Amino acid sequence: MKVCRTIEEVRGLSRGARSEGRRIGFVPTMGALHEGHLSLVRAAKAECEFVIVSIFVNPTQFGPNEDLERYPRPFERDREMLEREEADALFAPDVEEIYPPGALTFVSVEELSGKLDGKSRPGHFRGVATVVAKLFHIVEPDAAFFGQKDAAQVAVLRRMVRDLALPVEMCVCPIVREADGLAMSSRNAYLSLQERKAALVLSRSLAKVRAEFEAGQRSAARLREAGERVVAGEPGARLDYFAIVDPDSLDFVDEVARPTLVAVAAYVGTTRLIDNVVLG
Ligand code: PAJ
Repeated sequence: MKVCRTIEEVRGLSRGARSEGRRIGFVPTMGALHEGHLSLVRAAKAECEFVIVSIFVNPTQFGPNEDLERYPRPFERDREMLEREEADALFAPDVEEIYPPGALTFVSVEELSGKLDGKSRPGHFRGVATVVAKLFHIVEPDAAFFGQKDAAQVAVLRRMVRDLALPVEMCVCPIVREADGLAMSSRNAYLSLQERKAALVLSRSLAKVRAEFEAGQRSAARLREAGERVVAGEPGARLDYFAIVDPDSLDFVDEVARPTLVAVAAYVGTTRLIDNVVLG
């Protein structure tokens, strides 16, 4: 696996592989890799002949009081994991390579970026859209692989790809969970043993909503109440949002009549966790 630090290097590799007729798959990450990330790499390997993974802790998607400084960066471990998965290239640029001093250009997906996590984290999706657009231009992939874990991110990026006519196929992969149901996340590393237990309330609340739905409940208000009640029962968690929305527009729905996204975000201690399920 080739490790690239510069735009020129990774673009050269990508163009070289394309000129040999290979399909380029791309998996953007912020590192601190876990099985969720690796599932994307495996999906990319299954569909593409040349797989590029990026590790870049993107400063523009962190708010001023968020965890940019303490975000885990176990680079050597990540590199070994990707080597084992037989990724073809790892792109791990410095901040200055992606954001040259004086960079003034951003990509903003209006409205959608202010919903769900974008409402709780102002500016977050502007940072995500900007870096992903930029990475797409650098890597020039045929297909890019994202996790359903970040459902609002998927909605924002799908819209960006459509609106800007970017020639990239968006592939979205299922949420990978720990054996007890906790959605895998690099941020789970922040949790103490006690918090780790409290964090299970997210997947539990979604399971409750799914059970109510399967028992015939279709009212979004009722389903949301059921989910919120589960979160309220866990003193170790503080709800940020519990939302039942259209997966593309992220608008609230009244009834679950078509595929509908049920998304939850909660603070466990100081760690903000998210999870979701699609009903219908
Ligand atoms: P990061 O949080 O590192 O996640 C990278 C990719 O892995 C995302 O597409 C995310 O949805 C996916 N992922 C994370 N946990 C997952 C899980 N448990 N199951 C399945 N997929 C999972 O998302 C980002 O980085 C950044 O915003 C990025 C897109 C790289 C832009 O900076």
